[in-house]
Amino acid sequence: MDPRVGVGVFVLRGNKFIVGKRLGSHGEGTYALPGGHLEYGESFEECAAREVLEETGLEVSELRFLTATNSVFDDVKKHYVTIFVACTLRDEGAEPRVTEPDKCEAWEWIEWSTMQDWACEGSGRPLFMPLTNLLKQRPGFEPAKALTNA
Ligand code: 8DG
Ligand code: MG
Ligand code: MG
Repeated sequence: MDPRVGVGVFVLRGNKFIVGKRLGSHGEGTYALPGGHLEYGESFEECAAREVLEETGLEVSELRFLTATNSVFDDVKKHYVTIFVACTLRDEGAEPRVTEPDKCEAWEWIEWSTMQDWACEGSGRPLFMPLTNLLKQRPGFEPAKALTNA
C-alpha cells in the first residue's frame, strides 16, 4: 500500500494529554492519541480538530503543528507519515467521552514522562508505533514544551 497521512493529536491540559487503548484495527491493544486519516483538502489542524471531536466529543483550540514521523507497519503492509498536532481544550473543564467504543477502550490523561515509562519493554502499556517512533526519531521532544516554545 502507498504511504498515507495520519494525524495524531496531543490534546493538552497543562502537562497532561489524552491517550486511549486501540480496539478493532491494526495496533489493537496499543495506546494511541486521538487521530485518524487526513482527508482530501483538509489542513493538518482541521483534520486534528475533526478527529478529536469525532472520537472524544471535545472541542479544541490553539491547534499547532509539532513534528512528523515515518512508520512502516511491516506486518500489515501499511505505511504512515504521521503529523503530530498539539491543541488545548476550548472548555478547560471538559472531559473526553468514548464516542467510538468499537475503536477505543477508554481515554485517560497522562504526562509525557508516563508515556516514556510506557515505552519501556515490559511496561504492560505498549504504544502505537507512531508514538514509539516519535520517542525514537525525536529525542528530547515533549508536547507541552513544543506548544509553549514554538
Ligand atoms: P478515520 O477513518 O476516522 O480517518 O480513521 P480512524 O478510524 O480514526 O482510524 P485510526 O486507526 O485511528 O487512524 C487512522 C490512521 O492514522 C491509523 O491507522 C494510523 C494513522 N495514525 C498515525 N498516527 C496516529 C496516532 O497517533 N493516532 C491515531 N489514532 N492514528 C494515527 O499515523
Ligand atoms: Mg477517527
Ligand atoms: Mg482514530
